[in-house]
This record gives sequence, structure tokens and C-alpha cells, in this order.
Amino acid sequence: MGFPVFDPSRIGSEYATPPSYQAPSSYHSHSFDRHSAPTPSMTHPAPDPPASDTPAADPPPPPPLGRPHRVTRPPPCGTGVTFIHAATDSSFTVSRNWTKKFKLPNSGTAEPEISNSSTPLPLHTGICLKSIEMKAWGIFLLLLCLQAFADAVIGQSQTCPADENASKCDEWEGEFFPGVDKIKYEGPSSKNPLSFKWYNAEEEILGKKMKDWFRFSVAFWHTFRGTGADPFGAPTKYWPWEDGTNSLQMAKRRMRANFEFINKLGVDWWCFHDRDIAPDGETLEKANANLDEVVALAKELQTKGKKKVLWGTAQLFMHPRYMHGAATSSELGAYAYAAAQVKKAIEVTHHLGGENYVFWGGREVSSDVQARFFEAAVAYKKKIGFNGTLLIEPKPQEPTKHQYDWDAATTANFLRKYGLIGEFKLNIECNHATLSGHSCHHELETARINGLLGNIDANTGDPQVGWDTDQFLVDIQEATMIMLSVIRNGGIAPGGFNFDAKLRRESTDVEDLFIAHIIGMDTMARGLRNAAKLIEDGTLSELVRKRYQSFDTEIGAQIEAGKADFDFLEKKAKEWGEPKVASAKQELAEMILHSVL
Ligand code: XUL
Ligand code: CO
Repeated sequence: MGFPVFDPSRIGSEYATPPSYQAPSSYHSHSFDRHSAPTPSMTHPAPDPPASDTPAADPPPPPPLGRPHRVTRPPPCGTGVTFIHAATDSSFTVSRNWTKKFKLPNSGTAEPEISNSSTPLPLHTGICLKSIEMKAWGIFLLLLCLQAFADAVIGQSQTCPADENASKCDEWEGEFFPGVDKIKYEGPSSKNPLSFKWYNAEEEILGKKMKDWFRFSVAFWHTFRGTGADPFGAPTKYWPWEDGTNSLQMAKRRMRANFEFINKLGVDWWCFHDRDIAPDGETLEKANANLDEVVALAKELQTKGKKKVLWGTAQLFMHPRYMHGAATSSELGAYAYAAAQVKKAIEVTHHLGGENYVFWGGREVSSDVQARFFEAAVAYKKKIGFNGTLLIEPKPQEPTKHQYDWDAATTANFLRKYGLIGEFKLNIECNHATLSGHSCHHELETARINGLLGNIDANTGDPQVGWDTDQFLVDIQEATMIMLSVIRNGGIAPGGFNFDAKLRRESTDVEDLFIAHIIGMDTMARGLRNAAKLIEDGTLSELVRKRYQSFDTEIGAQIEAGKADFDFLEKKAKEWGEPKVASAKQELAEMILHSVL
């Protein structure tokens, strides 16, 4: 369908990615009012003038960068528009009692003016009248000829038309981002927004290629399911390849877009939730079958492009069945369903050669049964021979509170308490770190010194906004501190840097997807370069060494070895008298840090 279904369940969601889940059809109003009207597809206007059966539209603007050259065709003749209901595989029909008129500016956002007028479209309706059926056939044949002529002259359409006739798109191998070439390193003086200024994949820093320090990954949910919706506003992004459905066909097309994107960006890894990549199903069996179908395509595409899964995960927070949590739900059935979903998600992650598997307990609380859930996951992982690392991603109070995974320290304590410390590592997300009142560096260091640093969800929050805004991290100083931890850890493989980050609501061009990842990668690359300079220069570590040098003595060694009891220390305190406490030189440390930024 050319007309996306606007899902009202997304309004008010603090999780601003679109739910793969769509509520049973009874949840939806079958007629649209101004607040739940279908949003017009943002596919590019057709090169041809609108045919007589199309609603009035403004003349098409020139195609902006990365946008396709085809338009969603108007709905086929008929008295209604059929919307495929992804979750139930059923379909329902709404009467076309709305008119639409939208203008496409030179960006991914349309300016829809959707009215709820019950006046039928005179032209469109007229062409469907039986009396002119023969005429319609004539026009249809004429249009076919014109299309063939246009294809011959202009060349094959490069992009997948987002309309109901697009089943061929399953096999489609053209470009989703036709205006974007492979992103190259051009150096800091480049003014080309679609180039790397600091990230040079093959360049060696401290004996390791940049690409191996980072192992960058694209987060499918933000990049391909992000809509720009926030707790107060409807979606703002309508990518040209989207047809507004949550169909299997759409899922496959999106997967092709994902691989073109990561190929062009020069990233080797990607991450997903089960329900981001494939539509949910009426039953677990149907959901699993949907997942299998999309995963088969993903496997084919990633083998072709030599790409890999950094981590997979199960979406255990969006569906209403998880409203009380999943592994800590008060409802036994929800616990079992969550287990079945995780079982399947581990299987497909394994099938895709995933190197890690993540647990983010969005709606969980602290409970013994959470540990039982994890024990079962460990047992299943071993049973099927999945050697990837299991990661827990700490996050405080959003959406629930009193969580077992509030921050790195709380999670480490949980793992120790239940004897799971050797089975899991942590996925530290920078925006989660600040939500828990820490810096990202603090969380990374807490994980590192506990031997738990497994992966980084590279993003950042807004200091003036209180929620998880999941922005691309662009603070060079923060990136430098992050990379100091990563270097001290000797890298984070088999983990990596997953861009759990989304475009701002206001960024709506397709090319913004590239620009955002490029600045995210460049910022981390600057962080790596700076951290390497700091380490090679040695001034900062010398300052730290001097600060603690009183411990570089025989008695200091005795203390560190646990051989200095209180009687002994009291004797020394009396002998030495009042200690001379030296300056920390805190500002000097900051000055040294700034010297490499
Ligand atoms: C939520 C979050 C998730 C996890 C995976 O805040 O970060 O996207 O990374 O479920
Ligand atoms: Co995350």
C-alpha cells in the first residue's frame, strides 16, 4: 500500500521507534480522524505528471540526495483501501472518505494536509465508474507504453517503488541510496559531508587498525525503524522505500536497504531486535516463521557483503503482554512467552553468526526469577553451541524502576550474587550511563576493572533533556575518555561500537542517516587518535604515577599485598606524624587532556 498506517499506539510511547507489533485490528479505528489519519507515503513524486485518477498534487521537486526517482502510485480503483494487518495477517478495509494533498520539499518530510472530508475524490472516483471501464483499459495500456518508453529513455528505475505492486522488490537489487557512493576517508580538511574526516578504517593506531578498534555496527531499530516520534509528537520521517505496512515484503525490502546502507558506510556489523526486522505474528509459530523468512534473506545479503551480526536481541518491552515486564512479569504466561522469544532470538543470532547476544531488561525489576531466566539462557546457549558473549545492558528507571541492571555496579553485583559473573559481560550505553548519574567513562571503567566490558552502545543524551534521547555522540572529549578505557581494555572484541543512536526528530533527509553515522564514527576516531596521543605522550600517566608514588615503597607494597594490619599502620602513623598531602594537580590534568583534543 502506498499509504502508511499510522499506528496510534506509538503516540505517547517513550520508545520512539516504531513498534513492529501492531495491536489487534479491534484496537484500531477503522475510519481515520485527523489524529489517526494515514500518513502519506514519502516516496518521491513520479517523473510523469499525475494521471487523471490521481489526487491533485504539486509538481515534483528535483530528487534530493539519496532519494529514489519513483513515486508511490495512488491506490487502485475501488471503493476502499485495504490495509494489511501485519500482526494478524488479516486485512481490513477503510472507506476512502479522506482526501489528501501533500507537497514534498527537498527533504524526507512531506507537509501532509489531510482532511477528513467525506466528499469523494471526483476524478479518482469517476475513472472507476463502470461506464468508462473500457476507456480505463485504454488509458492503462497507454500508460504501460509510456512507462516502457520512459524506462527505455531514462533507464531502469534505480529504486524500489513503494507501492502495492512492488512484490518484485523482494528480488530487487537496485539502489536505495542512489545519490550516495561508498563513503571514503578524505581527511580533516574535507568539506564533503559524505566523507570521513577522521575515521580511516585501515590506518593503524597503537598497532591496531581503526576498524578493529571499533567494530562499528548499525542499529537496525533506529536507522530503519526510527520514525522521529517522541512522547509529544507523531513521526516525522518517511523513508522513500517504506510503504507504511509492517508486511513481510516490507521487512525484506528494508533489510536490503540495511545492507546497502552498511556497505556504503563501510561498516561491517549490524544489530537487531527480533521484532525490528520481521513482523510479529498472531501466534508464536507465525512470528517465528516471519522471522525465519527475513533472517534467510539477511543471511544471504550478509554473506554477499561479508557483513556480520554484532549482536541480536529480543524485543521484550513493546508488546502489551510485557506490560508487567518479561522475565520478571507477575504473569507466568508472559515469562514463558519471553523465554520462547529469547530462545528463538538466540537461535537466529547464532544462525547469522552473531558474536554477542544482548539482554536489555526494559520493563524488568529486580527479582530472583530474572536470575533463573538468565540461567536458562546460558544453558540454552551451550546446548545449541552458540559461543557468542551474553551481554547485559544496564539502564536505570526507564521505563521501570528498581531494576537489577540500574548501572554497571548494580548489574555486576546481581551477576555475582547469582553466580553468573563468568557467563555474562556488560553492554555499556553512554546515554544510560548519564541517566544513572554517571559519566560513560565511569561506567566503562566500572565494567573494565570488573572484567565485564563487553560492548559499547555508542550514543549520548541531552544534558537538558531528562530521557534517553539516544543521540549520536559528538563530544570529542567524551569520546577521548571512552577510548582511554577501550585502549586500557585492549579493545572490546568480540564486542564493538553499536550506534544505538537515532536522528533527531528534525532531521528528515535520507542523507542525514549517513551524516549522523559519519559524525558518530569521526568523533570516536578523534577520540581514539587523542587517546593514543595521550598514551604516547605519557604526561598524564606520569601525573597519575606521581600522585600515587608514596605507594611505590616497601610499605605501600605491603598494604597492596594485604600484609599491613592496623597495629602496624598505627605504629607508622605515630612514627611519621602529620602526613604532607600533595596537590592533585586536577586542573593540570585537564590542561594535558585539552592539549590533545
Ligand atoms: C533501550 C536500548 C535498547 C537496547 C537493546 O534504551 O538501549 O535499544 O540497546 O534492546
Ligand atoms: Co542500547
